[in-house]
Amino acid sequence: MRIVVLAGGIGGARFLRGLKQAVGPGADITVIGNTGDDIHLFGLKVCPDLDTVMYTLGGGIHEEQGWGRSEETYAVKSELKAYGVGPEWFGLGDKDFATHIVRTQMLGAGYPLSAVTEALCDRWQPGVRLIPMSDDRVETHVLIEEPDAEAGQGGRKAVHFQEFWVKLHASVPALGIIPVGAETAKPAPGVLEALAQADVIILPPSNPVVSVGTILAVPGIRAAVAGASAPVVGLSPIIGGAPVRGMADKVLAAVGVETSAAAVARHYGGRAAADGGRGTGLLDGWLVDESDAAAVAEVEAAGIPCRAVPLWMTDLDTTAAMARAALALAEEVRRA
Ligand code: FO1
Repeated sequence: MRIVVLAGGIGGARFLRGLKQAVGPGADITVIGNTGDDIHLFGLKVCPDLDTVMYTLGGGIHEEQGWGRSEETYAVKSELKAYGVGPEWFGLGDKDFATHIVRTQMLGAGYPLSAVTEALCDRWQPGVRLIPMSDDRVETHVLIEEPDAEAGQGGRKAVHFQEFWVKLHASVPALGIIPVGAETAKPAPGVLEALAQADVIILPPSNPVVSVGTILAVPGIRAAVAGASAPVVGLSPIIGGAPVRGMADKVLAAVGVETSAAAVARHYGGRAAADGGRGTGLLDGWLVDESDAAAVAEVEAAGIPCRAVPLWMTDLDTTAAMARAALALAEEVRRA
């Protein structure tokens, strides 16, 4: 069975670990990874979401953080600080630096990001095919109020997503999300083919705006999902009106989406309209947590078959069970 997953960072990577267990070693899983979180620091290209998938599935992840390497040290970071070279707010560890050095060296030699990612995964053996959404540079920026604008000026400025997320801890309202470069980016080699040949397409519990949304912003990818012959099933990243992790509510507000399991389903939209005709959305099925069972009727009223199952990824078996629930729903809704 060919499964394609559009994944962001921590939530997507954790889900993938369960999916791998659910489908077993013979699985054919392609992950289309978000690169909008990428940041250039110290002359290096850092790809947080690609690395989180690679490290999590390859066994190198710092488990509690969900990003960066386990047993990490920060000698280089403290030396950079000694030179007064910033930024200090983004925690790059010594082992992690090696990944960014190899990536930047290969990019400098002319290899596209997709080839670089394949080479890095050759070491980590994640057990999935990890393709960046695009080989072209796309960087998500967040529009915020200019903090030091004189009263009344209401100035605004765009900051890099990582500055909003890590330096500012998403503590200021996000007024807009701008995937810079998305409009001229092309899907990386293999992305559209994987979607066209998929037996199942999954939208995992990643951030629907800055992770899945950014992938869908690359011209051609949204249409490839909407037009795929495979059933498309999503899992809510919102449980009980709050994001499971991270600060998805901050960016959902920026795009006018209420922080609820049903609202995110409506945001993605149904592929079949409520009247059974053709919808304008992406979903054939949606999973909400048992605590949001009341939302099932609302989601189904939007024309999206919906099931309430445990969605807390507390451990591998729970995550594998929710992956199986997603695959079961995909079979249920597979259009004749
Ligand atoms: N997140 C933080 O909250 N603080 C950090 O210092 C930090 C450093 C970091 C370094 C490498 C990397 O790949 C990810 C890192 N992240 C950090 C996480 C990152 O902001 C998020 O993983 C994604 O961008 C959101 O999915």
